[in-house]
Amino acid sequence: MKVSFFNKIGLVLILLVAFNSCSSYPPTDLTKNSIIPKPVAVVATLGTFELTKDAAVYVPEGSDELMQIGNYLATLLNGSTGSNLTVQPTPNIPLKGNILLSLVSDDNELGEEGYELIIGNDLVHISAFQPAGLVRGIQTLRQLLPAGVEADNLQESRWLLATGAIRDFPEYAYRGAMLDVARHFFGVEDVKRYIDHIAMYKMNVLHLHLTDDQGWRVEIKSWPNLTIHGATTQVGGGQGGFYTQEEYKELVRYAQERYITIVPEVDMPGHTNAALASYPALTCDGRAPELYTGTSVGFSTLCTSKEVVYQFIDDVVRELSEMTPGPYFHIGGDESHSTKEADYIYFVNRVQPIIESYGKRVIGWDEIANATLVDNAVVQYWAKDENALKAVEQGAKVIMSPASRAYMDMKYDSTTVLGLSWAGTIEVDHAYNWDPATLVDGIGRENILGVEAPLWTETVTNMDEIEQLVFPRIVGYAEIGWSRPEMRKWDDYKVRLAQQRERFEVLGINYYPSPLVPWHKEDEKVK
Ligand code: NGO
Repeated sequence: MKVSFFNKIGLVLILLVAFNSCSSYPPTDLTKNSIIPKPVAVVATLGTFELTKDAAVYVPEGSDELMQIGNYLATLLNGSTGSNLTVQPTPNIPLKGNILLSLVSDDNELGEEGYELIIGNDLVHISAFQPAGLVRGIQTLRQLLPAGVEADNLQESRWLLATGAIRDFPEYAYRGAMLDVARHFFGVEDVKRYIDHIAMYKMNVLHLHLTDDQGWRVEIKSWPNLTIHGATTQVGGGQGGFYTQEEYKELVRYAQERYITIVPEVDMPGHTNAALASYPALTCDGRAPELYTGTSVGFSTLCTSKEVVYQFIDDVVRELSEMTPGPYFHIGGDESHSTKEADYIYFVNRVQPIIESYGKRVIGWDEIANATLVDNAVVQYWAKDENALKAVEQGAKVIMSPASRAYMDMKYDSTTVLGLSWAGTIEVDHAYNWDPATLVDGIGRENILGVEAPLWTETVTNMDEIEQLVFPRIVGYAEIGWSRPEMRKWDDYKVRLAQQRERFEVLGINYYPSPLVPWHKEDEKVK
């Protein structure tokens, strides 16, 4: 497959040695670009393509889905480039200066999300086996253009690309980020911005931690008090908030447009104080606790012996599943310290079939592996090797979110103001330098569905604070999920990461300027 790829673009590798400058103008060496995640293969053909104002995006006739992807690309480019890119359905290869998006029917290696990006002197062509691959390829194209492309107003620039070809597909099928909207609530616009951030680095899952002791954040029509009462506060006593069902559907739609799956989490049987405060019938003594605005864990539990609890769960899972096209439903299951072990196991064993009855695949934090997992269950490793190993013994797949590496709420170092440190501090190199497939003895590549980086928000109150903890670590998690381990080296990555700085700045991302990354800000100012 690779041979044909190289042949196709007729590369002249020897010339690469001669043309070895990354800051040359116009750009001619595609291999000198700092793409994150690092692609599988890049070859240069040493020419230059120019995207002009007259360009258009072409897609094959007859596909609404490809038209929509074309529009996504046009919207990304139009504001900053001053182009008025329109999307044209066509049966023919378009003329000079344009972008073509198309599907290929005979390249299974590209899978769900792989793509080929061929930049010729006359045409930029992204092809993929499935539509999601085109959207991933568009992210690469974005990164090849000057950082100003990220602006939403007109930039004075020529939009030049080095010619060549990129062939690329991911290492793991599941590459996610989690956002805890329960400890502090974040509205629709914040979540959309978060979705755009993860889309840019080819992540494909947004896990929303929708419920916890401090708040219930999504409208459930059959149990209205969950939000009427249970959403009215948050950590520190702020006013909280929740998504109406219309708003939740809007988030799903926005994510879908970027080929990102929303995974809803309803944490149970612990982490349920907001639900218990809203419906005393869910507690064993029938008394409603007060709403909770602190940050302790492990004190609440649904009453696992009451039938009404399972009716409640059935209703919640039904309403949420109806609004969630993705295949997963996350049942939490972590830190149920006030549920007796036998009750916990009984509970998890009863809840899993409810999830399945609504056509969803169960995900739970690693503790659920102590119960009998249903076929196809997925266990999210965060704390205990022994739990993850029990999951694998039962044939379950694992999502790797080791707290000491992948928790974006951990401080970078002891001077970081935001965040927690119970799992240690996580500098940008520590966040990057690990391999999901070798982290836990007995859990290999074949057991792993993918990687997810959670952001818990006990200490985080607004988007700026989210970004301070998330950037730049999330960029590294995206690469861990996408790029092969043998292609990932910190010394190479840190240089590519530094090149993202301008993009962060154009996008107004409040990133943490880690001293370990050669951002070269001062040098540039001198120039
Ligand atoms: C734990 C806990 C969460 C906390 C988080 C803080 C899991 C799975 N349960 O992770 O409730 O918010 O740590 O880092």
